[in-house]
Amino acid sequence: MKTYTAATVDPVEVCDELMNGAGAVKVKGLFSDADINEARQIIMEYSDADAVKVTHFQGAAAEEGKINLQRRVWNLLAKGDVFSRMAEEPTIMKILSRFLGSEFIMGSIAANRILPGGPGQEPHVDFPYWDFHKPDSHPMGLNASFPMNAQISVILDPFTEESGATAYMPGTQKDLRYPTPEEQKEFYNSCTRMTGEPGDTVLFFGAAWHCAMPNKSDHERNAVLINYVPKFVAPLEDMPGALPQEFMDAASPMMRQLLGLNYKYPEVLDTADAVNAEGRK
Ligand SMILES: O=C(O)CCC(=O)C(=O)O
Ligand SMILES: [Fe+2]
Repeated sequence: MKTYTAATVDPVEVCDELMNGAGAVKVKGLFSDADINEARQIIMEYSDADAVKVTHFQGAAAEEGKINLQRRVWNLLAKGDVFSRMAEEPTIMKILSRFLGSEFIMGSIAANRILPGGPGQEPHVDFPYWDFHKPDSHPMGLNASFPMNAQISVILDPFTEESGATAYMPGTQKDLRYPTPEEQKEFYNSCTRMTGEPGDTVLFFGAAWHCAMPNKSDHERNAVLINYVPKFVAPLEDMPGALPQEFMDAASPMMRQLLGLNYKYPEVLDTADAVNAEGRK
């Protein structure tokens, strides 16, 4: 994986790597140790207290009785300011403005915590392509000629092969397609891993086949996963609906964009003037 720092990152080169290269890059040093520790502590507290939450791509884990070893914490913006700092980190914003268009929005921000012994996931592609195993349910001809997804993974614990660092298949984003059951099996033999240290950020195009891997280490494996989409894609989560009014009132212009508040469609055009006069809160 090509690796950068905030000082060396070049949005043009990174976007080319995401579209036409491996599909993933790493950026080091975007967050302070204090932010990483705080994020980790909040995630651990929430997921200790409230273990079983809806999760995705759990494969055989549910049948094996291991579902409790992969825990999600959803709606992170409501759980600490540190998650807003991650969601609107300026270097990431600059890259995504090019990749998804300058008015891109956020689809979801959640944590994925895999405890020692946790099983990982099956290879998949991310929202809004997540159900591309049913290509007929998507528009004809849909391909990866332009991106409708970007993922960031802020690493909070050592991500090693042993601890279940995210696996991916470089280049598969170019050929937007869901892996077949045979390709999913083969994936585990030929994948590359998104290894990293606490504080590293991995940025990838979620059309590339990828998945969390089993945690065979003796320590936790936590990451903050943020999904971004172009302005016209309906987001995965209704974040404004899940956030308190005080958060909305205090939101920065960038956060308002990320929450989709700058994009007014769908709109009742028959009464558009009245809506516009009132504004959107
Ligand atoms: O936690 C990880 O390593 C990746 C998670 C993931 O790909 C997902 O939940 O969509
Ligand atoms: Fe994923």
